[in-house]
Amino acid sequence: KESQAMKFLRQHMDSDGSSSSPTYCNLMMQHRNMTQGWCKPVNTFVHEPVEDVQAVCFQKKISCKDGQSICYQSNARMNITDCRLTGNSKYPNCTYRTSQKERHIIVACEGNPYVPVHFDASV
Ligand code: PAP
Repeated sequence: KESQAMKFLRQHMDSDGSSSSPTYCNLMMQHRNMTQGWCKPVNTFVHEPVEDVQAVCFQKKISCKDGQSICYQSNARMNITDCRLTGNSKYPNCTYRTSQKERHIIVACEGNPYVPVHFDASV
């Protein structure tokens, strides 16, 4: 079974990639199985080494969007790609807008080892 940590890697890590193409999200959302059963509406990929993203669990503590749980914001800006489902896209044809950004990422972490399990936002 896929652990929460593995799910985070599948949904959010693309260390060696970059969104040079406008079709990046259409391809990646499909390749990473986020368009099976439904179109996941928003998702971010991070183009940085896994160790650098895991290290965020020990960086700046802040509250998550839910206002309840603890999240962590990266000290450094990171190279990311935001994928957002277009308004007229209809399952099973999931069509995304691809936007490349340099931002601080915000994640929630769990477990032992304490690793990212949820991508909360970027700022
Ligand atoms: P995403 O939030 O990273 O985009 P999602 O598929 O929603 O992906 O999974 C997030 C996981 O982090 C959820 O666990 P699950 O995979 O076992 O369903 C969710 O429960 C967990 N999680 C931990 N902390 C939070 C948080 N503060 N906000 C939202 N989800 C969190």
